[in-house]
This record gives sequence, structure tokens and C-alpha cells, in this order.
Amino acid sequence: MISTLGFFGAGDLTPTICTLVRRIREHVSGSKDQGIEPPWSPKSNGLRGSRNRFIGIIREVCHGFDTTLLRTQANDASYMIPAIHILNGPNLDLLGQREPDVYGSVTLMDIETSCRAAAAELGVALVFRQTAHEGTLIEWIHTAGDAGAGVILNAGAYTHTSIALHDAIRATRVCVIEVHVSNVFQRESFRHMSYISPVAVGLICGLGPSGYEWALHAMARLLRQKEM
Ligand code: CA2
Repeated sequence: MISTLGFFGAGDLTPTICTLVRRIREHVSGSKDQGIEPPWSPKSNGLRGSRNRFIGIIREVCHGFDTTLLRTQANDASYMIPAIHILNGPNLDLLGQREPDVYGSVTLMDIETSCRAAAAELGVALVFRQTAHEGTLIEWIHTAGDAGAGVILNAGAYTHTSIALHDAIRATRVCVIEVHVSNVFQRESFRHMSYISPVAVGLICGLGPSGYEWALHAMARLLRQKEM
């Protein structure tokens, strides 16, 4: 029932939600509940607003009895944590087509496919994008930041050159995990310096395309912790 709530407008479901909360309270207290105001009602103690807040209330109400169901559904319900944006910079669309000795034979489309499967298992909404343009990457960082989304960023060569990307991440305070397919530290020295690393929560490099999936798992966990 909880997961259903994530997909409907709160207005449509107000009576259902009230009933749900009443039932949960009855379950917890073992006695009949006299009724409640919906969380977004003006009368209800200032608890209007976001879905996540309401889910917080559900969590609070449920505290003290078996929340296994809730936790299980949290794992496969995308509304429980913000979306994850995987953003790719210049030339990454060439993966799998050139320099297979450095980058392997897996294409960016293959990476997207496996990330979509992983995201579905994690119950996370996924945005997957690639651009050759620095400004576009910056705008996507802003979009993700405004949405409170997590970002997995392979900025390609902009990693080593872009103060503007650094500033965008810093300004939006968006949660970023930096990813590189290759081990940049085993390559030319100009790839050892990153403008992203100082403003990222972490860095995964040298693990090939699976680095994206590791990052996805790590980001889902970080966002879940933040939501708690
Ligand atoms: O290892 C990575 O993921 C990189 O971010 C890839 C960038 C590179 O500039 C970074 O230093 C490390 C390059 C993107 C891919 O470029 C290709 C060039 C030729 C063939 C295939 C890919």
C-alpha cells in the first residue's frame, strides 16, 4: 500500500491516506484511533507538503513495530530517494568504438543499459546523458542540484580542465561521485589532476564500465542515508 502512495496525487488519496495512518496507529497502539488530519491539511500541525515528509511521518508512526515491509518497499520504490543523474562528457559516446586497449569494447549504450537494470533493482529513477559541451554539462549539474538528485559524473577531458564544472558542483552543493573508465593515474600526468575530485564525495576509476554500477550503488546508499 505504501508504494502505491508514491504514484498518486496527494489530493486524490487523502481519505485513503488518513485511513492508512489510522490503521497503522491502531496497529501500533492496539486501540481504535479517533481520526487524523491529513499531513497537508492546514489544521495538521504544520505538516503540509512534500511526499517525502509524509513518508517520514509514516516512518515515525510505524516506529516501534515491524517495519520490514516498509524497508523492503523502500528498496524498490523510486520515490523514496531522489533520482540519480549519470552525466557523461565529451568523447564518451566513442567508447567501445576506438582505443579498445584503453577503454575496452563496451559502448556507452551498453553502460546505460546495465545502469538502467541496476537502477531498477535499486528502485532509483535514472537520468543518463552524454554531451560534448561544457556548458550543457554545467546546466545539467544545475538541474540535478535543483532537483536534489545525486550525480555520477564522468566529465571526460573536462575533468582535467574545467574550473566552471568545479564551480557548478560547489555552488549547487550537489552530491557527486566522479567516475572514470580508465585508471587516470596510470596514464599521462595531465590526467592525474581533477577539478572534480575536490568537490566530489568520492572517485571511482580504473574499474572499466562497471565503475558506473559501483557508483550507482554507492550513490543510492548515500541518498538513502541522507533521506533518513
Ligand atoms: O577514463 C575515463 O573515463 C576518462 O574520463 C575518459 C576521457 C579522458 O579524457 C579522461 O582522461 C578519462 C575520454 C573519453 C573517451 O574518449 C575516447 C577517445 C577515443 C576512443 C574512445 C573514447
